[in-house]
Amino acid sequence: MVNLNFKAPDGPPSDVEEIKLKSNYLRGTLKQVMQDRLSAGIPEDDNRLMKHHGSYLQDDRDLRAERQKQKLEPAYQFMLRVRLPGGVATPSQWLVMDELADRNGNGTLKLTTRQTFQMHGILKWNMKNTIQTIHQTLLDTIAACGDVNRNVMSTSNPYQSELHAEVYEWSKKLSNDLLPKTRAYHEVWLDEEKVAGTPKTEEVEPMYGPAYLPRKFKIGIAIPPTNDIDVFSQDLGFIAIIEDDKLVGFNVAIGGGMGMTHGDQATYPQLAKVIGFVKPDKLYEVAEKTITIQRDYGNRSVRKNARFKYTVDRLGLENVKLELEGRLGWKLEEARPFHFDHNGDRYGWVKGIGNKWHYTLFIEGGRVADFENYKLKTGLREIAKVHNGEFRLTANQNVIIANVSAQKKKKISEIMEHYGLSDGGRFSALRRNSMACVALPTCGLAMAEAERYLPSLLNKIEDIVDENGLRNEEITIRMTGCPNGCARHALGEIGFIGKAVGKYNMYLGAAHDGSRLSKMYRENIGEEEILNELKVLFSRYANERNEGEHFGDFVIRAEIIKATTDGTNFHD
Ligand code: SRM
Ligand code: SF4
Repeated sequence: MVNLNFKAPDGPPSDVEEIKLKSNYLRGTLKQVMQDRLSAGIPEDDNRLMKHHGSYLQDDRDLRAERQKQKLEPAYQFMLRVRLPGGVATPSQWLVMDELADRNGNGTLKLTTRQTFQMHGILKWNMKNTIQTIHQTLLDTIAACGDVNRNVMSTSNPYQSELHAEVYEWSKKLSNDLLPKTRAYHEVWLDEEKVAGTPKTEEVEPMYGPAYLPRKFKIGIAIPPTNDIDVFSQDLGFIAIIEDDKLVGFNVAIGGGMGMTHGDQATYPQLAKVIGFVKPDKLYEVAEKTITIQRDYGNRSVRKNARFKYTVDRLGLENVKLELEGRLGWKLEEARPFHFDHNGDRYGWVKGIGNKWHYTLFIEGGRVADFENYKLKTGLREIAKVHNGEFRLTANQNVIIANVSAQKKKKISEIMEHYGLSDGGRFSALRRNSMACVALPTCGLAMAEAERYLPSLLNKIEDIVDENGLRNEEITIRMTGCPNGCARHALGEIGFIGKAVGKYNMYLGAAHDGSRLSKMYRENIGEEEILNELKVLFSRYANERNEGEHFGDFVIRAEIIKATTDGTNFHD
């Protein structure tokens, strides 16, 4: 086996590298600054470290200008993200999150595109209590953000319960075993006493080292034919290979990612590419060694180019595979065949094994709240009170009320009926296949609205959909408030990326199964132009499509969008 001894890019380390190195394994002065009552915020250096503890300092952007005028500090508040491998939470954990959102947050929960809970609007003085309460319910927020391995995703598919359980266990193991080993989190938030002395790096962080990774790292496991987790968007994706209904192993895909910067050609979305197959017992080793390649060769100078996808592109896919095999000391097997149908969720009741039922509930924009005529948060709370199965948060910002016994199904259906939760044909298939990132008012990087705007845009798009008889047509539509791609816009058949308030770049042509990226179709357009474009596109689709042809494929066949020669739209 070879070890190729690549070089990491030259250049001075970015400021974040220095902050991590000097932080004494993610401690910094977090413990002290969180107690300081003079400001509701914390210094930027500590905020960089805070991310590794699952939180960001934000300010309410709706109030920014007014507070500036009044010479007040921004309306500082914290976002907190839970680590929830595979998106699985117990009903009692749901109830705790629900209560915490009211007690310490802004009264809502956000179900994220990586299958977990986010809370917004937590004041500095309530952070410790919030994290401790989460800890008491056997959850944590460690490594939910930051330059480490993030929440590990796995298909939440209710159709294949046994496989789901098996794959879920793998996602949990990866998530737990790849956690940073520092006790910083326990000391800052859980009052654990610091052990005296200065242990060696290899004792504290044997895998990550003192500077952790150059950038965030994401792992997801998909169970074909469902690609709900968008396995090709992951830094490291595993595709479960099922033979005779048994899990025999995983194909390994590396180098995916969605983020880019407007106008910067050196940044781009990229699909992960399959490099081989491994047996289940090798999964952890492959993940660990892949992470160490990124640790050693990722760009620590320019953060915009620091993701693993850029490392893979810079070193070459084959070389990275050789390096991985060198570190493993054995070769990957040849990738096995697989097939994906779609990357969305399938709604309603489904019967699984053991007479257990599963209900996938559409949560628009992943926002669990009580709206004026739709008491979604209360309804889900009432379900959690009687439910004795689990909640599975999906990668499409929805929730599955899973493992419901036949008896409980009646009760839960009644609650859903009472609170008007069941779909009952209310939503078009387009809306059910929609995703929007948080964006304004909490996201500091948002250039335009997403979650708060997409529902009203969809009201207008649905009129066009109805005019063309496309109400039941499964078309994925995704909107983000900036090009970072948190709602994986580049894998939506219709994608919008915010450019400025009310203006979006429009993308078309991604595959319905998440295996092809979209391409830009129109730049910097507002609502009127969006609707005009969609009028033409949907009318053509309704009249010219082939039997069973997905919208993303149609726009390429009809030459509305040109695909790259290999048809995948890998970055070229
Ligand atoms: Fe994200 C940064 C929200 C999934 C790519 N993302 C952010 C921040 C933390 C903004 C910031 O850095 O200040 C956003 C917080 C907004 C808020 O107010 O809550 C944010 N990202 C989200 C969530 C909540 C979107 C959602 O509405 O569900 C998702 C939380 C996932 C989770 O539970 O861990 C979320 N973010 C994603 C995804 C999708 C995925 O991972 O499957 C991506 C694209 C995949 C990828 O990483 O390439 C994504 N987020 C980014 C990026 C671009 C990273 C890049 O290297 O290209 C940023 C910006 C950054 O890291 O500098 C970012
Ligand atoms: Fe914020 Fe941009 Fe991510 Fe949306 S895509 S949550 S605007 S960083």
